[in-house]
Amino acid sequence: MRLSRRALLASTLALAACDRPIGATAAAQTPPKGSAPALRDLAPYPFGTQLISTELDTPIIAELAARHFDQVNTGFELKMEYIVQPDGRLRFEGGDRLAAFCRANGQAIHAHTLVWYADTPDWFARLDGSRRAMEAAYDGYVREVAGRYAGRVRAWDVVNEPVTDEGSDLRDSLWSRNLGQDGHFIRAFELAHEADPNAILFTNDYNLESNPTKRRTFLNLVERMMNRGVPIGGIGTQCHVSVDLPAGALTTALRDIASLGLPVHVSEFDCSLVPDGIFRGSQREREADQIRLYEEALESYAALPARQQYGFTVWGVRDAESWLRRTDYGGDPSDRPLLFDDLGQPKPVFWAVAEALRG
Ligand code: 9MR
Repeated sequence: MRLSRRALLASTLALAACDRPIGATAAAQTPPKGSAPALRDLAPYPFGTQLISTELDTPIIAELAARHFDQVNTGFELKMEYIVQPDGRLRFEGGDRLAAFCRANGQAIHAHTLVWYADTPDWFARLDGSRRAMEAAYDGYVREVAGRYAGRVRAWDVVNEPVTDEGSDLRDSLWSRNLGQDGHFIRAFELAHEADPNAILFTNDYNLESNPTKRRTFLNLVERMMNRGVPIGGIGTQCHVSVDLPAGALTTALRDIASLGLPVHVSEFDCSLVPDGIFRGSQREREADQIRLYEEALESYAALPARQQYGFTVWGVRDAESWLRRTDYGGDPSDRPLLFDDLGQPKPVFWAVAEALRG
């Protein structure tokens, strides 16, 4: 099966195989008059962004994050790759700085992420093959990190991206090899729940709208865990979509994901202007399609039962900081997937989102 561009981007082996540059000039559009409304005041559910604490050094990012979003997803600093030091000590400066920012601005924290197949610091990797040592280290980590932020975060992504890109299987990883495929999952949820009984515990994955096989495998996993009484409290669908995603795919996926009855988080929404496949639209058509996809996501999210609307998160504030710009991810430096341009000005897609949130 051909892997999608998104799957290639996710792979650490991805060679930069991107489409042609898409040009830096925005289509000429006159923004509506008046100042931009605060999106957090318009949304009937928590409306989030992803942040990294160092971004707060840029005043416009801090301002926009505080004004428009009432939930923050910790993009980097609650991952093992940041927290775990080479000698096994844990550092929390970044997470604590974000937590202080959120407290000052009345924002909830969606903590991301305790366990991730792609995040296996050397300090853990050296325990590969020693089950008991791995259990002790893994348990200790989950307890300490979830416990440290107990009472301060609304939720955790406990296991991130459990399903393969092809979609039929769960991933093999350092964690699954040593603690079992279901085993490492159950263990992390149970320990996180003990450490922070009030946090809503999520699993989270991508391409669920473009790969129905992957969606089925993911939902089967969640259902199996629910049936076993594992304290799973919500489902995250990342929604890193590209401009040529067919209309209707997001709606179908959200309905399907919601069918299990758990709260649903649109957890990492962005829409790349670089097509996933061969898409021959003009720049202006791509921007129009991007707006339509943001609108479809928000409309189909609003159609879910209110008690399942955990929140909708966009993956960053300004285009300039987007991971889709980064060439080390196979991204395109001219991509513009978010609501605010490089200078922090609201783009046409911002106004469309404000309208969609007004309902
Ligand atoms: O956007 C995140 C980037 O800043 C980090 O360097 C990177 C590695 O930690 O992770 C990016 O976020 C990913 C998220 O954690 C999981 N889903 C895919 C996101 C984009 O790669």
